[in-house]
Amino acid sequence: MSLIASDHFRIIVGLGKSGMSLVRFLASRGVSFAVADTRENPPELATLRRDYPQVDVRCGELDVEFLCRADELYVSPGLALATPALQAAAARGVKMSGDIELFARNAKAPIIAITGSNAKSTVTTLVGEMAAAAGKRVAVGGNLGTPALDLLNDDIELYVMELSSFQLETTDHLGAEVATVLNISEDHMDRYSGLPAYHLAKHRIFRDARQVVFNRQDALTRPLMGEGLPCWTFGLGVPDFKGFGLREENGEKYLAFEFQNLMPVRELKVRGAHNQANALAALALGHAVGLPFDAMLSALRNFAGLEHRCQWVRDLDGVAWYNDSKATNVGAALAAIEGLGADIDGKLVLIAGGDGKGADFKDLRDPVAANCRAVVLMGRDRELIAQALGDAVPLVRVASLDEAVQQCRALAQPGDAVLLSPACASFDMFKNYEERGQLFARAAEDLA
Ligand code: UMA
Ligand code: ADP
Repeated sequence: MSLIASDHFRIIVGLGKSGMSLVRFLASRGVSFAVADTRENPPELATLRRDYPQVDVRCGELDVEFLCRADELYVSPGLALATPALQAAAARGVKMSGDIELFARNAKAPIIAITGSNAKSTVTTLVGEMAAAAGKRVAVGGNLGTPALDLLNDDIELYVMELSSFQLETTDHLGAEVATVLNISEDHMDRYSGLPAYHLAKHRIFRDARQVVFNRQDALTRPLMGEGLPCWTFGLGVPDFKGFGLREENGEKYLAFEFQNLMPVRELKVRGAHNQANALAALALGHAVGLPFDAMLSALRNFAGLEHRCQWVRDLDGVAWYNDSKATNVGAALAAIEGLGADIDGKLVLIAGGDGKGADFKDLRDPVAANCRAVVLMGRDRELIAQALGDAVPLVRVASLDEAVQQCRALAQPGDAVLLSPACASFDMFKNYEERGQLFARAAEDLA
């Protein structure tokens, strides 16, 4: 039986992937609903018209009177709750909710809930692979790919969910078995009034959680509530009680839990200190739900990293080329610049720029000065980055990604690495970060 009142009328606002999962969910439970989207031609419109021709769908500017016919709106994470029509409906007593709230109310297996400014997809995927290695029937998704409601299945033993701050804004009662905020740095400043508002949204992940995991090296990840809950930590320092960390013994660095060494760091396929932190976070989450260490460590040994995250593309004339197109904010780009910068003999030639989402780029200046030979700038906000970098290193402005690749080829010297890590979203020049990464990799592979 579904935990959803059937006498209420709902409107799904936003007809993308999550909106369409809501359509399927509500329709399968005989709940009455309509759909609205501010776009004239939302991505799932044809599918809706084909599969659910009876559903009332309104495209274009949101109509407050129409929205107020609903008891509850399920709002897409892509739409700010501050949108005036949504605010007007809320002021008239219409409840705002979202797909994750509905998912949490209907999931019968424990949920591992993962958020953070960076590393969500990597850690979510890793925990999913650890659970699968332990023989669990596991479902993995949320902000990462498959919408949450499409994962619901009574056979599932464990849900591993990547949740964005946007999804958490419409989630009141998550009730995760274990929840974590992996790290917090500025992102989506075009949607939030500042870091405190963004932080508050992220911390909704801890609501009704039974256990928590936080990052010892990032005070902003520490839960503000839930005093007395079982609490596990991770960080790159030496671990203490209930902690995961790194310990060095006889010249060998280990992933460690409390006083026990688990596995030499060199057995990880993924590179950089940030990926060691990610491995430790995944171990902490898996341990909290009782996954055995042998299965978790075997998943870690096999994990080669995700596409577009500091992914090696090729070597050419002593220069290594890396695609980190998923670095859509400053924190992610810093992790790549510092992580990869420390790993190579030479310097980095960095490609950065795009849609900065209102970010402040000043934190890039010192790491760029320390690690980069030059920076090639492209995209809408390239001048903002140029201003922040000042005269730290030579800057080259380009109009296209192909031109950026050509410039990097000319600038890089043997021992160097070329790194696409834009610190920006891609939407000003590309369909998404995947397209940006693919075009970069293709252009790099085509170099002779
Ligand atoms: N939009 C409108 N009008 C609307 C609804 C949406 O203009 O009425 C626009 C907005 O610009 C919005 C975009 O369309 O940003 C996408 O909205 P959507 O409703 O079509 O999105 P979905 O396809 O349902 O995708 C959403 C998540 N998208 C966002 O949060 C922006 C996907 O995360 C997620 O995978 C999917 O649900 C399934 O859960 C993507 C994402 O970019 C990968 N997430 C952000 C991030 O990772 O940084 C948070
Ligand atoms: P998210 O789903 O949060 O965007 P991803 O795993 O897709 O996270 O990684 C996004 C970007 O963040 C990539 O550029 C990746 O190299 C970088 N990254 C990965 N782990 C970390 C970390 N622990 N701290 C900062 N950046 C990271």
